[in-house]
Amino acid sequence: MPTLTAKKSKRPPVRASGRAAPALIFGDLWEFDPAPETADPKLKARYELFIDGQFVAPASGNYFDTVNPATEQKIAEMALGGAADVDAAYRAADKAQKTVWGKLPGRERAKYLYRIARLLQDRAREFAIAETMDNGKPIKETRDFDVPMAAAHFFYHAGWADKLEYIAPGRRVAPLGVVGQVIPWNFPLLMMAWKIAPAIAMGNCVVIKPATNTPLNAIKLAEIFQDAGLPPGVVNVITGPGSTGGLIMAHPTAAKIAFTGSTEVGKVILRSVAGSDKKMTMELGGKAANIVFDDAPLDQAVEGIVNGIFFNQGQVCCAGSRLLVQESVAERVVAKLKNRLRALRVGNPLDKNTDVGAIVSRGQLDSIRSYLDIGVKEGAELWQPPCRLPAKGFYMPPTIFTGVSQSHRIAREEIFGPVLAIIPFRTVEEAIEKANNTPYGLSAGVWTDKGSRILKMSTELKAGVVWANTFNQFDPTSPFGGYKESGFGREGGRQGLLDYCKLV
Ligand code: TAP
Repeated sequence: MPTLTAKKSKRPPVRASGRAAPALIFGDLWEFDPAPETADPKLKARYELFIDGQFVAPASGNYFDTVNPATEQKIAEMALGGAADVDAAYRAADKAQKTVWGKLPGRERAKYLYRIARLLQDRAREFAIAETMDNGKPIKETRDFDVPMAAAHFFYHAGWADKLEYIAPGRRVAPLGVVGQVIPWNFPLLMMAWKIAPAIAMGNCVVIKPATNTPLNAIKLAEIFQDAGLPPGVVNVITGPGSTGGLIMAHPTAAKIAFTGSTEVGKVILRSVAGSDKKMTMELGGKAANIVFDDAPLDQAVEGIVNGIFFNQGQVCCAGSRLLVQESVAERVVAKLKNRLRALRVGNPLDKNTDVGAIVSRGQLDSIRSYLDIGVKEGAELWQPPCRLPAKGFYMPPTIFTGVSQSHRIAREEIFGPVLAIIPFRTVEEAIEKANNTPYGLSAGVWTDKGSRILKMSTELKAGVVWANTFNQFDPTSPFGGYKESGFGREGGRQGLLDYCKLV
C-alpha cells in the first residue's frame, strides 16, 4: 500500500470534531487538489453501525473485514448488522419521520442537504482515496466523478426541497414515511447519494445498507450526517451481509423499498415483498449495446467505446458491453480500438495516471475469468493488450472478443467486468433488432453523423437511457432507470422525486 501523508489544509476553520467547517458559499463542484492520492483518508481500525444519530456496536458483537482489492490488505473492521440492529434502525427512522423530519418545512430540510453537500466537498480528497481503496477504481474517477457527483446529488435535491409542489402541479405532495434501501459495490458513495438525497429531500427517513465489499464510505458519510447536525434517525446506516439487506427490504415499517443491484437478487426481493403495499424502485442489471454506424466520427467513437466498457473496470450497470459496429467499418474500428487499448495503463488505482484499476473482489475476478473461458469455448476470439499486472491484487486486462454471435453467452449475460463483445451488423433495422435482443433494457449508445438516425434509434431502442455520440454521461437532473429485467422506477430528476412521495 502506498504511504499516505497528511497535507496541510488550506481551509482555516476547524471544528471541535477536527474537521473543517462547511464553506459558506456554493463552491466549484469540480475544484480539487491536484494530488489527492497523498491526502490522509483518516481511516479508523473499526467502524460501527449508525443508528439514531449515534455510532453503535452491532447487537451480535460481530465484525467483518473490508479489504483493499488492489493490495489484498485489510482496511478496517466493519460492524456486522443483523435483525436486532435493523429493527432499532427502523424504530429510530419511524420516530424521526413522525416527530421531526416529516414536520419540517422543505426550506429547513434543504439546509441540511446543502450542509451535507458542502461537507462532502470539504472532505473530497479523503473520500476519493477511501473509495479507491475500498473499491479498486482509479483515483482519477473517484476524484473527478464519484465524489463530486455525490455532492452534486445533495446540492440538486436541496434545491428541490422547498419547491416540491411543482413536481406534480395541482396535487399535494407528501412523504411516504420510512424508506429501506440496499445498494451495490460499484459506485458505493454515489449510490448512497442517489438513494438518500431524494428520499430525505422529500421528508422521508432512511434505513440503508451498503454492499459487503464496499462499506467504508457509507459509514464515513454517516460522519458527515452527524457533523451536519442531521436530526437523529433521519438516516441510519447498517453494514452487513446480503441477508441483512433482505431484512431491510422486507421490514414491515418500510413504506417504500429502493434496491440497486443484480437482477437475480432483485427477483428474490420482489418475491419476498409480493402482496405488500410497499412502493418499489428496482435498478438492476444491463447489457447495453453501443452502436457505431459507418458515418460516425470513428476516433471519437473509439474513445466512447473505451469509456463505455472500461470506465470503472466495466463494473457499471449501464456499461456498453456489446459493441455493435457496422460491417463496412468494423475492421477499422477494431484496429483503432486495439491501438487505443495498448495505451491504457492498468495498475495501482491510487496512481493518478491509472486508467484501469482493480476488480472489486477475488469472487468478481473469478466470475469475469470464467466468462473469458466461456467466450473462448463458444468460439469467439479473445484479444488483450500486453500489460504487466501487479503481483498482488485483483486485476484484469481490458479484453475484447471478436467473432461473437448473438447466441453466445458473452453477448447475452452481464459479465460486469472489462470485457467487450463485438458484433457486426449491416442495416439500421438489424442494429435495432440486435440491440433489443436482450432481457435487459437499461442503456444504449448511438454513434452517427445523422440527426434523423439518432431520433429513430432513440425511439426504437428499448433502453431507459440512450446516449448519442457520447456514453456514460450522468447528471442529477436526468432520470435514470431501466425497462424489462433492468428494473422499474427512475432515480434522478423530477421523476426520481415522484418515486419518493405520495400524491394526495
Ligand atoms: P448484488 O449481489 O445484487 O448486491 C447488491 C446489494 O444487495 C448488496 O448490498 C448485497 O449485499 C445485497 N443483497 C444480496 N442479497 C440480498 C438479498 N437476498 N436481499 C437483499 N439484499 C441483498 O449486486 P452487486 O454484485 O453488489 O452489484 C452488481 C449488480 O448491480 C450488477 O448486476 C449491476 O448491473 C447492478 N447495478 C445496477 C445499477 C442500476 S442503476 N441499474 C447500478 C449499479 C449496479 P452483499 O454485498 O452483502 O451481498
